[in-house]
Amino acid sequence: MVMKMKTLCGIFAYLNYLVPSTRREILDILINGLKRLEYRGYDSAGVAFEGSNVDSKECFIKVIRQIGKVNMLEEAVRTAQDVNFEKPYNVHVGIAHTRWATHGEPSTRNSHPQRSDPDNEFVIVHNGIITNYKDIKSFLENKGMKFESETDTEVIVKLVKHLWETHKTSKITFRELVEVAIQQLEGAFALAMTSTHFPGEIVTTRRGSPLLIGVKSRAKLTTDHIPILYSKGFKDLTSTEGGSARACGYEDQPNESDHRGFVGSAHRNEDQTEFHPVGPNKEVEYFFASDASAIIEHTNQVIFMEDDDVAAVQNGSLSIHRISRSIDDSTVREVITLKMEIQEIMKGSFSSFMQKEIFEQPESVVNTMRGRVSFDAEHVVLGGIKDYMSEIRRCRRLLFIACGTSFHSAVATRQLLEELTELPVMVELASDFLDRSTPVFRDDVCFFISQSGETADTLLALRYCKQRGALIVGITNVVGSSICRESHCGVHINAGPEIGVASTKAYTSQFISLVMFGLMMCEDRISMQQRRKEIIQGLKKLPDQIKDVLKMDEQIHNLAQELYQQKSLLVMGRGYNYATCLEGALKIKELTYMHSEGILAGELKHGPLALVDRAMPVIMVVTRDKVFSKCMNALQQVKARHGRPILICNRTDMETQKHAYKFLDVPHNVDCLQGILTVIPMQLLSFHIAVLRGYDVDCPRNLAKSVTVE
Ligand code: G6Q
Ligand code: GLU
Repeated sequence: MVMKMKTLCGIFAYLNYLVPSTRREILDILINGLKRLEYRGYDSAGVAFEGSNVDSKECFIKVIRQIGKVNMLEEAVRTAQDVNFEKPYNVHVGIAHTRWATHGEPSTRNSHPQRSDPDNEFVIVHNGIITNYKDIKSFLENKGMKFESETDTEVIVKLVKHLWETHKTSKITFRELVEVAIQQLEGAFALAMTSTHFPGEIVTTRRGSPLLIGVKSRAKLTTDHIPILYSKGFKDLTSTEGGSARACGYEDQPNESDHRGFVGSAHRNEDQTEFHPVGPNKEVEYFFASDASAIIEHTNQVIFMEDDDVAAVQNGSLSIHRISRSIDDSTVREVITLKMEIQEIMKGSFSSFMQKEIFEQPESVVNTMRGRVSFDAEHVVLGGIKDYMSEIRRCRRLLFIACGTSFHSAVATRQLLEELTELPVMVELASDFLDRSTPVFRDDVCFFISQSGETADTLLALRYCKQRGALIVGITNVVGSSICRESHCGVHINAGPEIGVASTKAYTSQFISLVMFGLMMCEDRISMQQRRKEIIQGLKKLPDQIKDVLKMDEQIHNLAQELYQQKSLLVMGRGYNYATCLEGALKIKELTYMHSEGILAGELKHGPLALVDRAMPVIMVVTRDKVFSKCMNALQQVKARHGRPILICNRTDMETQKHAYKFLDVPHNVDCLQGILTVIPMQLLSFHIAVLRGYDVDCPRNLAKSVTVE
């Protein structure tokens, strides 16, 4: 299965060359492109398009942005003043964006396109997260630049403007400007840029977020591949004598008059071979998009850009560049004929968003840790709470308050947080916490975990605690959500939009976010360094191990065929795997409408054992950790009542597997992270049972993605 991984939201751009199009037609293409990306979830949208003043012939770029749905942007465009919709353009470029906020709450000023200055000299749309944006921002502010937004994206377009100002006399090209700029960036991006200095041109590039190019022309493509152009003699931007040069030299940046900071030319002496895929001076249209769903209705001729490719269109010619070349690099980019239909593309090769989100977890956990965990330095920093850490360390107790799956992520990490913080840790269901009017004090720290950030019970509990003077920490997946805004500080789990009602990737990202918090809390505890080390190394292994577990999909589908007609399913475990039982049972309930119960294995003999007989399906989570032997006792109790336990156990644990009726074996990881791996078979099992029962996986009956009523 080719797993198309979804990133944060969507970008779309359209360039017509010698294809006369009115502004209305161009805007319709841009807006429709965004509509094709809508399914990915977003909170705001925007477009930028070119124009030229009738008298001065001077090129300008107009930007229209709107919080909310694409149809609200469409209305804003339709009612925009001083826009001549009938004007035809033989050559024109426009860019568009649906945003899933990661830095700066959803608002017009934080929406994309972002711009370099009030004259829109450079304009950008970006998908991804720039993890070193603060360094770049302070560097540019020291150069006198004034930022308008809270986004990380804005630093890119202002950096390009800064490079233009310092290089414009040397006839640097638009593509070279962008190449220089992206070498300063850390994190993930897919971006498209236009500029009033380079009318009719576009530059796009990607690193860690997907971007593809569609080519359309009545003329036949004269090539089925685009060769990569490599820069030759490209100098490092900053080579200060003696010092270790860091491009742009933010630390020891020389002052304006001293150009040491940018010695060497950003020019490259490479053959400027340009590729007009349909032959020179022939009409051609290019479409740039985060995924093929926005391109397929225009053309099935696409080029998938690779990380660090820089694509540029100048005078209708498309060229693809790379700054450096590694041995196994391909030297061309194939023009591929897409076979997929739109509907299929929107969910990739998946049948539902939930299935896609389950399979996205190798990527979403990377996004959650991106820029926060340094595996080499074994350092963890959560930017959104680091200024509050001394207050949190002095607190009397930690409370974690949530609902449903989000509550389970707190249960999953409670034991580890008690260990690493050596503080009392309470985990509470928000509704019950409020029913009890639980005492809360000023020296409490209350964490509110919520994927949507809008769950009424959780929000009410937040306000209850805030009124009592506690420190409020939000753990959300939606920037700008109510819980995010009403918290004193917080962590964005960066799982990307979660469309399926049943939470999957948000759970594992919440889980990891709480683990990262725990690691921050004991950063300077000598006695915990070994434990921190093993956990951080465990986090590093997770993405590949999750991929490994996902390969069991067929085996789990077979198990689902045996279980889907059952009336009930018990899921048992304890210790670090107790949360997996609760979460697994919840997935079964909400997706298959089958009764299911998560049972603490230690409680078995206090009642639930009466449910066990040969007919009752029982899943037991048994991994090699401190409670392994107690779990084996529970296993024996189940078998003594003729139960036929299905085990979720460790891959190498043949001894345990011998006792199983059937087993699903997952890779071994450090005990406190094992729950990330043991929950995935439960996600897949609930998905397959629901499909076998013929239910709507993405929209289970009676449920909503965000429960905004009490
Ligand atoms: C689980 C459901 C549901 C959800 C809660 C809390 O699959 O999605 O249990 O976890 O309703 O929602 P929030 O995390 O958005 O607060
Ligand atoms: N990090 C950027 C922002 O917050 C882009 C987010 C996205 O990919 O939509 O604006």
